[in-house]
Amino acid sequence: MRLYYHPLSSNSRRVVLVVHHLGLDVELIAVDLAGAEHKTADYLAMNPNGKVPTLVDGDFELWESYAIIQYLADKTPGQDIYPEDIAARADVNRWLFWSAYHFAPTAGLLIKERVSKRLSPRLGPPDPQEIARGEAQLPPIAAILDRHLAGKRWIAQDRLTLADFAIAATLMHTAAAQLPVAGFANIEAWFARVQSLAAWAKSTA
Ligand SMILES: N[C@@H](CCC(=O)N[C@@H](CS)C(=O)NCC(=O)O)C(=O)O
Repeated sequence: MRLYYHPLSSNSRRVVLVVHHLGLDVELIAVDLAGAEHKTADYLAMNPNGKVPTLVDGDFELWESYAIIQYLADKTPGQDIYPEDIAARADVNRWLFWSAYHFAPTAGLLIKERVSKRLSPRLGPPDPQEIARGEAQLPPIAAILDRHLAGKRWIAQDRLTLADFAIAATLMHTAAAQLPVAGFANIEAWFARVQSLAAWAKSTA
């Protein structure tokens, strides 16, 4: 398998974390986002969104990081991070959708303004209104995760699952994007646990 990714992309990091945790043999191919390689005809033929990550498994091309991590787990015999039981799996899926729809896009407002625009000047200068929007909208969303994590080590099912990797990936930019999550003690303790995993170290650029 091949994974087209970028080392500073949190959507890519989600997949790279799972690749390392599962010990999969996946060739990592860095896409030059600053050079707009993801907007070339060749790349768009694989992924019409012009975004990373994209997984290629034989003649199957798969984009959308959450779909990719589910696919990788399902492909791995004996995997321990995506339950078979339908209610347990729905619990994990609930947090994956929450991440995809609420948490990551809201954190993404700040990541785009404070990280992506620094790395890709073609995106223009930071927009103070977007920064203000991210600063205002992220804390109430983070508070939901923080309350959920009270007394828990992991997000779903009392064990490490795709949900932990998926949501922690977004927080890779906590410092650089100045994500307003300081003070959410349960998130901080849980994120430290994820950061202590071998997969986190192996996936750090
Ligand atoms: N929903 C997509 C989002 C992918 C995405 O937005 N990737 C970013 C990097 S984190 C990207 O490729 N940005 C480049 C661009 O939009 O030009 C996923 O989860 O894979």
